[in-house]
Parts: sequence; C-alpha cells; structure tokens
Amino acid sequence: MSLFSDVAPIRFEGPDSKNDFAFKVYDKDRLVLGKRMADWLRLTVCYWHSFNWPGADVFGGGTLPRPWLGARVTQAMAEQKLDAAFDFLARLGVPYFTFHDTDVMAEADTLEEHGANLKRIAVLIAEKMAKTKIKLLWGTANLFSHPRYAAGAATNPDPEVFAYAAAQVCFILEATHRLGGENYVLWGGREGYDTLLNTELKGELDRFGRFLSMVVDHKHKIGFKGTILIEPKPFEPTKHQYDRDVAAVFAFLQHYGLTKEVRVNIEVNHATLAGLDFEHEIAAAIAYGIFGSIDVNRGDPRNGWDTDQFPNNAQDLTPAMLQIVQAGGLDTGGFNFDAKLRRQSLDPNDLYLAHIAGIDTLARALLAAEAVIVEKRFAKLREERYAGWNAALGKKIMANEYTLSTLADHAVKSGIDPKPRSGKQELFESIIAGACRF
Ligand code: XUL
Ligand code: CO
Repeated sequence: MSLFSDVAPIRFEGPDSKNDFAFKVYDKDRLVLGKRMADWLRLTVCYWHSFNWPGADVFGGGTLPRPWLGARVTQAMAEQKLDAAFDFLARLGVPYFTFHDTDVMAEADTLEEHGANLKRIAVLIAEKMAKTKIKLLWGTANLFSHPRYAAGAATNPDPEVFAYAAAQVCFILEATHRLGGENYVLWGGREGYDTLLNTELKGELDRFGRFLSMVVDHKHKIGFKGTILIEPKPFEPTKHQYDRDVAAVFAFLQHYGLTKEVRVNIEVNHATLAGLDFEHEIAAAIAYGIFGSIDVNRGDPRNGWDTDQFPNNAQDLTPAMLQIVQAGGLDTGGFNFDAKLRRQSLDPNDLYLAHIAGIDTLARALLAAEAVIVEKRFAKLREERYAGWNAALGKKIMANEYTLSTLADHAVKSGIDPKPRSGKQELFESIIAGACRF
C-alpha cells in the first residue's frame, strides 16, 4: 500500500469511456505504421517532479502530500519514496523512468557517503525494476541544487568543484550502467553565467569540453552502451546557459570533437524559452545527426519561465511528432514527462490524471502524424516544392559541377527567369489541423 494505491492499473478503454482513470487513445499494442504505439512513444515518468517536488514555489513551501520528504531525507524515507514511486509506475503502466542521483538516495554529508548511499538505494531500485519490468531510460546527476554548485559544476571557477562534480557523475554513470539505463543525461543547469563581467567564457567552455570528454571516456571504459545526451536550455537558473539550444550544443560538440559521441535530449519548453519551435529543435538535431530523446512538457504562453506543465495540445505537438516518425522514431530515446503538477493539485490521484492526459495527448499526436503520412498529400506538396532539386540543374549544382562563375555563365546564357511560387503555408497547416481528429 502506498499513497498511490487507490487507483487500479490504468487500461485502455477507448474514446467513449467515461472513466477518468483510463486511456482513451493510448492503446499500447495498436499498430501505427507497422510499429506498436508503445514502441513509438517509449513513455517515461520522471522521479524528480513526480515524487520529489513538494509543490513549493518562490512564495511558499510544499503543499503536496509527499510523506517521504523532509528537511533531511534518510534511507528509510528514500525507501518509502521508492515503494510509492514503483507502485505508481506499475499502476500507470509505463515502460520507463528517469532520475537524478539525489532524487532517490538518502542525503549525504561527504562524497564517500554520497557514493555509498547511492549504491545502497541502487540495489533496491534494481530489485523493483526486476519485479515490475520497468526500465531505466536515463540517469543523471544533480549538479545544480547544492550551494557548492552556485557558480556551476564543470564550469566552476574552482577546480575542486569540478572534481566534486566528476565524482558525482562517475558514481551515477556507473549506477546507470548497472541498472541497464539506455542513456545518460547531462543538463547544464548552472553551466553558464549571471554576468559576463566576472566570467572567462572561453576558459569555462574549455573546462566544460574537458568534463564531457572525461564522461565519454569513462562510458567506454566501463562498457556502457547507452547514449550520452546533453539537454539544451537557454537560461534559468543562470541568465545564460552555454547549451542554449541544439545549434549551440552542436557547435560545442564539434569544437571539442564530440559529435559522434553525444546527442541531445530536447525539452519542449526549453525550446520555447529559447524562442524556437519544438519541432525546429528536433529538425535541427536530426539534420546534424545528434537527435536523441525528448523531455515532454509545455510552458504557459504568458509566462516566460519554465512552468513544466503536462502537455495537453496534440495539434501543437503534431509537427514535432511528424519529424520524429519520418526520421524512423526514437532510437535509445523516449518521451520523458519532465512535467509537474500545479501547486493546488493536492489529491495523490492528480498525478495519474496528469500523466493519463499527457499520454493520450502524445497518442493523439502520433495518430495525427500517421494520418498525415498515410494520406501522402503533405509529402507530395513538399516534393513538388523542391522538385527542381531533383531535376538537372539542381542535381548538377549539388554534384559540384559548377563554380560560382560557371553557374553565373549558365544562368546568363540560358536566360532563366524564375517566377515566385506560393509556399502554401495555409494548406500545409490545414492538413495538420485536419489530421488532428483523434
Ligand atoms: C530542468 C530540466 C531538468 C533536466 C534533468 O529544466 O529539464 O529536470 O531534465 O536535470
Ligand atoms: Co528536462
């Protein structure tokens, strides 16, 4: 029995069901373009917002019943949390979870104790995973909450903080490996600055590059086969984060020779905060060959901060889903609900309702993407738009058959006079809207 035992395992009951605690759209075995819905979505619950966040905000303390939280989390409290978390995961029926080291373990005073506490809880996590068949999508280190990390971890002016962070990552990377994790995430929460006046930007980037190279080397040394992922975010908590978006991460990886080793974990509201569309970030990552995984949530259109709300708008997510489906889907990645309840969502069962709604939203977007692909019109319109690049001139240009001046000669002599054509944006948009009928 736990806080979450009131609700029976969540099942698919179809669109006509009046049961709030049932999936209306998410039917895990339903085939979508030849693959199970569950395999397209690889649904994941995050430990931190769901079980570790008490509902505090900058004006007040926790409101949510989370009896395993307190001023100092003991081993007994960590175990109570683990029981409740796996009770919830199993009843919700998702295949994956994610966690930070500090989300799961008893609080430690020294690094040595940190390593020991993490090992101790990891043994119990492994038992829960074996019993429930729930898998670990990724592990990560919390390198941003403790005051020692106020000026960053890998980018801290003090190398002792760098060393402390290295130890923490070493422990959790090894724990992730032992638990069969499919990825390892680094979110550079405080790897950035509040003012450039006191900051050596190049030096900090070099140290961040060194840190990431050490993580990659260690991954190979221990034989971890998962993917190393960086999660971009433009700001919050620092004013400027080095990993501000996918393009900045790619430039960083290229500069430090890591493009073949590291991919990105793209979060919906981090893209929004960067002033970019979520689907843009996915398309950019696919184009650069570094697409990895998704943290799914949404912001609030009137708030410029990270509200981490559960997704509820399938039409908004459909262009992104289309990108993912057309790229063949997630490889080692998943859809991780990096989303939290609102402060007034006091009923323990609200956590089920939030995830059920989020999961059905993703399922709707997936079915809409399928409808767009099956109908073929969308692809045909795009093909027509770029048809010239599959004809003689376009092919020759891309086969390096012209220089700038020979192409200029050709353009002059052949008397070309290209006419502007409609981009048909409204038609493309109406196809997406029309496909969102699930
Ligand atoms: C913060 C955020 C983190 C990372 C993991 O905005 O998204 O929760 O996903 O550290
Ligand atoms: Co995230």
